[in-house]
Amino acid sequence: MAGPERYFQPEIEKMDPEALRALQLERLKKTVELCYESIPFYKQRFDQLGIRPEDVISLDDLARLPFTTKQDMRDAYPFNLFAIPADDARVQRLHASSGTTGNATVCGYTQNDIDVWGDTFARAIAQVGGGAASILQVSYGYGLFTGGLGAHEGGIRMRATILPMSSGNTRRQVQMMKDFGVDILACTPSYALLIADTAIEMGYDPANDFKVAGAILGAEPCSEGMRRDIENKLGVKMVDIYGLSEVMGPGVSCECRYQTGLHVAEDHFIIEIVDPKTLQAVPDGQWGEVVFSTLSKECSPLIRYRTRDISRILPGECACGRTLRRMDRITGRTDDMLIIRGVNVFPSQFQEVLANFPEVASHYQIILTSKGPLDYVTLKVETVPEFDFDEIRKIENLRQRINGELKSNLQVSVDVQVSEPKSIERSEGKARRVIDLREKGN
Ligand code: DLL
Repeated sequence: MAGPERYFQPEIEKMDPEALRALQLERLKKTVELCYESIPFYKQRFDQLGIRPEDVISLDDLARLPFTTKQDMRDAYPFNLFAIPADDARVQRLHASSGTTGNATVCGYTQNDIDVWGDTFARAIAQVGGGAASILQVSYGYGLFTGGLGAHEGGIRMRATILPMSSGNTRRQVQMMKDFGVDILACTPSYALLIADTAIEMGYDPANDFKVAGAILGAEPCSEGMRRDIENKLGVKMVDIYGLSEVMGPGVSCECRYQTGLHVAEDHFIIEIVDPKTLQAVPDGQWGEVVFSTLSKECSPLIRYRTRDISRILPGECACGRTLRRMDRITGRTDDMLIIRGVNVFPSQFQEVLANFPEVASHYQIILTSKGPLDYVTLKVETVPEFDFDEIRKIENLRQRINGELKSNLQVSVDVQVSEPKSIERSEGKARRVIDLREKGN
């Protein structure tokens, strides 16, 4: 991707840091007031702590405010954290998280909330070199999941041409990507890989034959190895986009073409990194739990929402010219950490180790089982088609080398299973990396 750096809102993206902090403070004050006046949950929390909205006079005062957790949102199901009633004419749309492990978390959006969301995603479109002349293929699922409609709003704000594919029907996705001259793809990394592999299977060489040049991929972790795989197969520059339905959806932060961290949309969100145990802020550069406060949300504002995602603030300036601070790529979540014989490991760390083995594909699965009080971990990997799978000696050798790397890098010993190409289930949305078959109640 050559050419000059593109921005969607340069006046914000390159804003003087002092001015940006002033804007944040002004918006934080408004948000705190809105929460206190309109959401009984927050009024109660503030009253318990003896804090009133007018006590917030500097950004440092944020640290005195209460946290909001996913459980708080679940307990508020469906609308008790709304600042505007759901049936009010100003509320235009509802989104909700999947709710597989409890009540869904529900958020409402006014037109302004939707426009802000679209703006942040439109910045991502510019970050991969797109613009109003782009054809944007949205292959995130449309629905309550925020991926599809979030990317769609970005396309609208950018005035790009939108191809609203949603996920599924992958061969058709490939055909249209080629025939329509799509230049930007938005979907999960695992789905981008499936689209690339399907195109190759259909006899195409998308890296050379397709116009696609930029990919805005997120909603799940993606190792550097998997990124390279996607970039090479599709011939694209990939930027990692982050977000969560409780806070807005995709666009809370996004990489630029330098791929050195994700610029946070700091005009709309304040990021904090806290130690998940002490809940105290950690210095820049140090890993911890990501916490967001919203600054311009009208329907579902949030104060200090604990995301459970693990990242850090990357100090220093970015070569792209944006002054919006950067967070690192998500390494895992505080709740997806596995404890294998006392060693803490995140699934993404397996992914990083596997990236060093060209013989295995970017797909993997971690299967957890238990026998009595002991947990067992099986790491299922699959070989690339070029690997001679019929040679048992080679497979055993590969298995041992992967085991060795896992031991020396992560200090864990797991049962590595090497299987044939395409034996691991493919995903059209977020990949299912961990399969927990442990007996409950252990
Ligand atoms: O995944 C929103 C989204 C859609 C983001 C499309 C990017 C692109 P949820 O379904 O609520 O929302 O899931 C949010 O997904 O807390 C992270 O754990 C994970 N996640 C999101 N983006 C990334 C990313 C959407 N770029 C949860 N890297 C978050 C790693 C991510 N994990």
